[in-house]
Amino acid sequence: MPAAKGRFITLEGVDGAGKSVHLPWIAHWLQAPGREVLVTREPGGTPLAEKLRTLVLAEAMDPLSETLVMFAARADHVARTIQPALARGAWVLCDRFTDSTCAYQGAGKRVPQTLILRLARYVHPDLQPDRTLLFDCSFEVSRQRLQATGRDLDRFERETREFFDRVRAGYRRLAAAEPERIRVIDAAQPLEHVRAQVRAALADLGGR
Ligand code: Z5A
Repeated sequence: MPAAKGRFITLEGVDGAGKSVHLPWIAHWLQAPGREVLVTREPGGTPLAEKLRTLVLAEAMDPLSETLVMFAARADHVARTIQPALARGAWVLCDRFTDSTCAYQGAGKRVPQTLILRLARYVHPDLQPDRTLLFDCSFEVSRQRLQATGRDLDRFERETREFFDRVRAGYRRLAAAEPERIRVIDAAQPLEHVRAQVRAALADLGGR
């Protein structure tokens, strides 16, 4: 019997919106008898891509170099982790994917979207998320949450409010262009309400 079709689900949003806190819960909720749920992240998800992650989160570089590093990490991640998992019928839950590049490097740092889309078509020509959850909240909510964690902020999290607003607006444009794939989650709500929105946004995929 052929393996059941895998699903590719991505989580997106501005830093501090709350993706990471929901990820283990979503993975648990998606579990079903005989189903493998693989949790992964970008940049990262393979030994090489994790090294590139460390580099890109710490080292200042120009926006074009940053874009190319994101896609170098993604190429390895897609080939070694995501595609093999989907091929064996796993559900892949990925913290960030190409929409992050469109929002952060494209809208945020003004790298041409045409270049980003060309790189995406080359790096993952046949791969697009089945569903994307966009965790959306204001700058105030996101900063308050990040500050409350007490951890050191990486160089993306130290960007200006103007940058944050461009990234958020970029994400919202992507969601408006692809409402079937990208579901906007009001991440400013209390955790239980966010979970209810996530459940509703995944229900038709045959999750649970
Ligand atoms: N990046 C890029 O520029 N281009 C690309 O192509 C890719 C990535 C793939 C990755 O960092 C960085 O790389 C990212 C974009 C860039 N930039 N930043 N910043 P990361 O993966 O380490 O960072 P992140 O994705 O932003 O994760 P994060 O900082 O952990 O944020 P989060 O996942 O959205 O938030 P959280 O950790 O789940 O929540 C933050 C706090 O809020 C935490 O204490 C929670 O308990 C709390 N929280 C969350 N939700 C709630 C609710 N609903 N109520 C109350 N409290 C809450």
